[in-house]
Amino acid sequence: MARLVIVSNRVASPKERAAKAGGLAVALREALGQRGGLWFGWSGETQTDPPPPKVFRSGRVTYALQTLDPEDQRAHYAGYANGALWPLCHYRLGAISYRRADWLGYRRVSEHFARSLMPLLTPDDTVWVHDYHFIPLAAELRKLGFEGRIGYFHHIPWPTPEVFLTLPSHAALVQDLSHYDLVGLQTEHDVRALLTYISSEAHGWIAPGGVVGLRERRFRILSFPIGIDAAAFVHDAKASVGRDEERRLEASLAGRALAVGVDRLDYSKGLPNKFAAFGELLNAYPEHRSKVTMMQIAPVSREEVAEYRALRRELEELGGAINGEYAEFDWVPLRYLNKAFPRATLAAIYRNARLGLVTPLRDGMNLVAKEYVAAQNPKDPGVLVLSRFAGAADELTGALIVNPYDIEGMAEAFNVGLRMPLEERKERWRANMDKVETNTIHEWCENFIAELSRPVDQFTAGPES
Ligand code: ADQ
Repeated sequence: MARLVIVSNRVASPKERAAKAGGLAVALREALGQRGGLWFGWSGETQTDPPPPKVFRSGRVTYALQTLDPEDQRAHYAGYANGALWPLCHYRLGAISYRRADWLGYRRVSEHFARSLMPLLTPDDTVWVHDYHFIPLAAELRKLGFEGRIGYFHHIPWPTPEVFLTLPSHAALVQDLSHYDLVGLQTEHDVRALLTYISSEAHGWIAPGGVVGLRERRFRILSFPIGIDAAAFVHDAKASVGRDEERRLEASLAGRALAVGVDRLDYSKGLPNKFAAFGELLNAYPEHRSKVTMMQIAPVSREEVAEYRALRRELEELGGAINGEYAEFDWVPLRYLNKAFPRATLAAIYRNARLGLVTPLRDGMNLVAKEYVAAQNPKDPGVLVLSRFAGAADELTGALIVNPYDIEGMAEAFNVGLRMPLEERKERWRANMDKVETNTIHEWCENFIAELSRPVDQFTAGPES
């Protein structure tokens, strides 16, 4: 078995506990542990003239952490990756700030990463790059002579060609993708979007098996919908029953229904729309006043980007307005918390929530939707309200699917969910849980690595006629 090398911006340190590191980090660490491997990423530090990476070992995994030049790191992370690519891939054209200097800084970081990773590689290694921070990495490794297999997984949506074309560097970015052997996207919709761009704008060709030809390169583009560690969530949710935290939560609700949202504080997550829809529920269906409490957990994120600071202010105003208008002396409609919780606490909150509100404007997959399903009590499950624009909506067809731009429609769905009879809740939950249990994070990891190990020539000789 080839040694696995994972590259990601953030590396979960060996001591970070599962509850803190998150499902993806834990699954990657497991995959590395099983076959032995290297995890390469940013150290979280900046320094002019950065030294070679800090390399250390823990069990079967070697970690290599690279420090970056401060200006490169800014241009790369807050500049191009989160100032241009993130809004682009989430269809937020108005939020894009594109600067050539950032694009150059973004590329320099991949170049720098490639130069410091190359001496740590052996020719038989399989390299798996994660996310939009490092799209040019394969091209840079190829320039340095690495001929082994390289895969890329894009955790966020791939935009349709009309949207993608607004990015000045679109052609170079897709050219960069062609240096991978396998490009993984979350959904079939994302795959279609990228293939359409390649055939209609980049003069590439497409053949069965996800094979793509672009200039002299041949590679594959396939969808790999990411999952969660379902068993761990089921376990944590069950274990929470009767514990101190759960009792405190129950007591605080005083018999009221709970509607929960858990999202990073990010404009792609549709938080203002969700707040507005909750306000509309209380306005249009007054019977729910004093009967339902919404809890929105939203740890702040990327505060170095102006859009995120503005969103935080907007939510404070909206949340305050809802509470000001509807609160009673013994009931606060909206609990808004800007902090992170351990997985066990989240699982307890999910399990006690009659509604799970996952209403992003765009989302690659959305793991919270799957976590909410896994944490439910099968005998009395809650209802998932899910945006059609989350990748998870393809699989979780038992959810109440909503359009987050339709505030009244969402309020209506919240009302339907709160009134849904037990039998229907069970049926819908079962359909969702079947998907969550069969397509877990472990299967996702295995599938990607298995496809990456298959040579592209095995599939076809050339374009579809
Ligand atoms: P994110 O945009 O971060 O991920 P998501 O898939 O929902 O979105 O994952 C967030 C994770 O963070 C979840 O596991 C959740 O439990 C955790 N989390 C959120 N708030 C928390 C809190 N307050 N305390 C503790 N944990 C919290 C990106 C893409 C998604 C894609 C994932 C994985 O944007 O579309 O699903 O990568 O590919």
